[in-house]
Amino acid sequence: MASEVFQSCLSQCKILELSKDTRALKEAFEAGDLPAVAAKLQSTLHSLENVRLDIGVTGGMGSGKSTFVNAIRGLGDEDTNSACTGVVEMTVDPTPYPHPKYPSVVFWDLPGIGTSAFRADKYFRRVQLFRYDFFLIITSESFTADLAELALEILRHGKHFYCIRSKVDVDITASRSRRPSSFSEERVLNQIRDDCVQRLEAQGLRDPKVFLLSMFELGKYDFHLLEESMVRDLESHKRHAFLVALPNISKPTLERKAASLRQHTWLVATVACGANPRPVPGLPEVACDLHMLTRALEGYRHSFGLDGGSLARLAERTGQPLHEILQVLQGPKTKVTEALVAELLGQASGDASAFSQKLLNVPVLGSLASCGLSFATVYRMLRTSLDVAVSDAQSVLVQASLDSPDRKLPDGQWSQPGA
Ligand SMILES: Nc1nc2c(ncn2[C@@H]2O[C@H](COP(=O)(O)OP(=O)(O)O)[C@@H](O)[C@H]2O)c(=O)[nH]1
Ligand SMILES: [Mg+2]
Repeated sequence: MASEVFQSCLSQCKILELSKDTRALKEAFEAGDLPAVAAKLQSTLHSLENVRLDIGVTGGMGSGKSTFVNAIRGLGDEDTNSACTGVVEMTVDPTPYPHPKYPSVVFWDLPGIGTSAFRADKYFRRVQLFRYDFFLIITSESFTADLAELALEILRHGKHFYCIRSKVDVDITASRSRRPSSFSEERVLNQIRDDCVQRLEAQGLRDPKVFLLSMFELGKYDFHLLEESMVRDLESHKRHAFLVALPNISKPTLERKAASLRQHTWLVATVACGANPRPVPGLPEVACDLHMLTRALEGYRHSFGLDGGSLARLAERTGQPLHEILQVLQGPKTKVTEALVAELLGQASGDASAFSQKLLNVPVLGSLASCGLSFATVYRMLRTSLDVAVSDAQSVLVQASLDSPDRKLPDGQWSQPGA
């Protein structure tokens, strides 16, 4: 309990940081004015959910840019709204591909680089460099002088970029079949990585990092390192939007996503109890906004790929019957309803009163005493539901990899993307 209280304080600090109107928010807290706090936090919540993120995907022709744009959005090449992929470079103009569930997160499929008369400044004028939050530079071969120039131009404009060497699955398969007796996957990967780094250094880039990927098995190889770097470099609002939208392809991704959502439990609970509270049917001592909480729980299902659409797609891709995947779920198997939220609140209310007593002893949070029990109940319900969603997402991925054990990878990673 004590650690939960401590956690909520930490989250609160983060939220004070996040809110644009920090001083007014602090004053509202200190005055114990819950409706005022909730109104301010509501706009923070809204901007968190709608923050715009534009990611430019550039690099060599045929390197896998479009395949990446699909895989990172949890889509296959033939799904609706997927980018065109193929042996011939398809992209002539920058093409935006919004995430199907989080449309304010947009991946831009940019034209490939491969002509002899390449000029990075011209290229960026054409694709409008300022539009993007950061860039991914993908190549399936060596990093050429043109790609290095592209990276240097991005640096000159003070933006981040990440170098990706794609199709490492091809290198590994070739090496395994050509040199079976001395084959070592790690050695092949290190050789590719070292070669890429050296070439970029030779072109004037300092301390370059290169991430090795297969777009066909996105969660494998260096994806978690790439994700870690991108997340670290983003400012807090955009970081949350990015994490929530990531496909559930590995345990580290699930954990990072859960941590970001956990930080906002406190924010959601405050708004739900303060902005539009109504007594909960069957639980009159608790007043909150059931509609908002229903949306929050649906949000968890969507972000962790537990909604009907995502599970049906996963079943189709893995050849697993949907009912077998559904069987492993502890949380809701269908759309969340207000009746379900009321039931979950009832379950959470059991030990919430002890928790609300603890809250009273925490400076600042104690000022929310007016809604102590409601807040504690809603907070507990959200935390429990989030934990269940994370554990369900892990079970689903394990289940999805059961039929073909070779798809299960070490370190808790899975090769099959879950939207
Ligand atoms: N083996 C393998 N093939 C890939 C990978 N990424 C893309 N491809 C294939 O490479 C071809 C070109 O991919 P595409 O995404 O259209 O490249 P783009 O021109 O950079 O957009 C397609 O046939 C893809 O299926 C990968 O990581 N591994
Ligand atoms: Mg393309």
